[in-house]
Amino acid sequence: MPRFPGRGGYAARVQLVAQGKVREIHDLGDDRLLMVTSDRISAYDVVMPTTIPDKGRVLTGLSAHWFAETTGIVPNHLLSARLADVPAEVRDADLAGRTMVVRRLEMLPIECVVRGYLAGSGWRDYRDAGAVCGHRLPAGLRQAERLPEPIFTPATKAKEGHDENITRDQAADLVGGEVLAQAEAISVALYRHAAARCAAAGIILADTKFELGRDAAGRLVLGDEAVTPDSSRFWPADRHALDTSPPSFDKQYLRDWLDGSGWDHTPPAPELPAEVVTGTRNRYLEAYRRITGNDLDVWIQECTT
Ligand code: Q0Z
Repeated sequence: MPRFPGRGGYAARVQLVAQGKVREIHDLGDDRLLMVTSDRISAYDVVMPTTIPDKGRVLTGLSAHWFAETTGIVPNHLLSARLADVPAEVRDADLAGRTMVVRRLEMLPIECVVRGYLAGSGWRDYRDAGAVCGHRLPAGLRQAERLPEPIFTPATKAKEGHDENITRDQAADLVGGEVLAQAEAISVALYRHAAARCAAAGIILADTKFELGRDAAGRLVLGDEAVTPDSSRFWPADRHALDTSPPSFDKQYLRDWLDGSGWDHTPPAPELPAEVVTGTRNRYLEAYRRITGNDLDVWIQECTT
């Protein structure tokens, strides 16, 4: 079985720069990269053998939406998401809406995480130490509770396994104090913007991760993906509850099915039945529509005309 179901034939014609569970980056030369987002989905850190049609387009369209809305906060790496701007030797109708031509940046060696709610490692660090990445928080906060103010909690970039939260001093050692302060201000401003938009759409943006880099002139630029369900926790606002890990807007339906399937989270994961694929796909399409106000077709049209 191929490790990456759903990968097209383009891959052999461009140099692979980086590969994740779901996305790939290729070198186009000329300081431009091609970011390709697949329809692969992971759960419990394992890539499913079944893809979710249009998931890559939803994630790419969401990133493009946030990039367009936040140029006043920070410039970003997106040059074009139009299929016509993908070099001809790689262009393929199947890539429409799920590829971006981006500027190559010198990426900072930290993940810029912002948390507005206590979840995941933020909740665990708070529960064990009363603080997250050096932010002392009020006593008595509960799991999934909203924080008084969003906090910047940088993490290392792990090649394998999970990113690890680091202290401000460790982050400053990696990027310098000046750059760290800029990265924090940019990341928190981006989170505040996106969280307010999501709230108006009935979605809680519990936390999110940005990747910043520097352009040739040394300016900080937003790279990678932005505020997608793969880089963030999206919670349906009407299901929010304290003292639990709230359901994920996009993946809970899949996790619930996996939980009932008896799968023990060791690879390989089971093939997903058609109704789980459809149900999951509908949740991605719904998140896209709620956040952008458009159907996904509008995005695909924009990329192909
Ligand atoms: C982002 C990553 C992905 C695997 C490299 N504009 C940029 N310039 C330089 N480097 C990057 C970018 Cl976006 C870059 N990553 C993270 C993305 C697959 C890893 F799609 N790695």
